[in-house]
Amino acid sequence: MKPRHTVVSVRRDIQADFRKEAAEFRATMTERGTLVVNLISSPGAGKTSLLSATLAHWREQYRLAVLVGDIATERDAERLALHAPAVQLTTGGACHLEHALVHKGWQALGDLTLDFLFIENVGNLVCPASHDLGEHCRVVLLSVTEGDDKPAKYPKAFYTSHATLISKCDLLPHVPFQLPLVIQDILAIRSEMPIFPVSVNPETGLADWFEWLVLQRNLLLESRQMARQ
Ligand SMILES: Nc1nc2c(ncn2[C@@H]2O[C@H](COP(=O)(O)OP(=O)(O)O)[C@@H](O)[C@H]2O)c(=O)[nH]1
Ligand SMILES: [Mg+2]
Repeated sequence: MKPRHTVVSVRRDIQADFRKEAAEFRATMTERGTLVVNLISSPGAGKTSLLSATLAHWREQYRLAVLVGDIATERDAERLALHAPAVQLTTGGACHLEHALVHKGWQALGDLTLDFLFIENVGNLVCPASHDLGEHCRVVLLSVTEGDDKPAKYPKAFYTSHATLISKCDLLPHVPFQLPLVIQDILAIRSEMPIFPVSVNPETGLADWFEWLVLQRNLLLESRQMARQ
């Protein structure tokens, strides 16, 4: 006997609803003057360490908060809460964040007025590239210990990002990583990509990263001003 089954036809793009919600969140954040930055990378590339250094540097100067995505544990939020309000977003198995969870995290922060809201995505160079969280800027980290072939292998993470940080550059003398080659590969994917070679221990290259973030926020404030006129 043939198995019985029912075909359900979904005549609309479900992802379009998610994209709409993410776009509305971005518009709300623009109106509030909050630059939302989504950090993506492989596990262990240095996202929490970079955020920790960024929050520590700016904690007196800007109003900051962070939403931290992980499959399990609250460890990263505990690390970052030393410097700024931090909410852990635990996906319970999912390999990336989605906007609905980010929105819940933002609500859990309370009604904070912020200059910057950082989102640390789940460590994964594939799926996070396909999900709009409502961020203004997506930033991809590539650590020198991962190998210099990764931009060419994971191009979507790079062409959907607005800046690239090459992290752990203090280890460059110890690993086979051709920085000029990597820069060339990234620019072949996205020709206008700002690329910042950095390390957090010792701190090198972070001033250019800070400057870029401030520029992005100033552009956001300008666009808000123009929209109001
Ligand atoms: N040598 C070196 N190690 C780093 C640097 N940044 C992070 N690490 C180390 O890399 C590991 C993973 O860092 P973490 O920030 O947790 O990465 P995440 O998983 O992307 O959040 C930790 O042991 C960090 O101490 C760096 O700039 N240089
Ligand atoms: Mg982390």
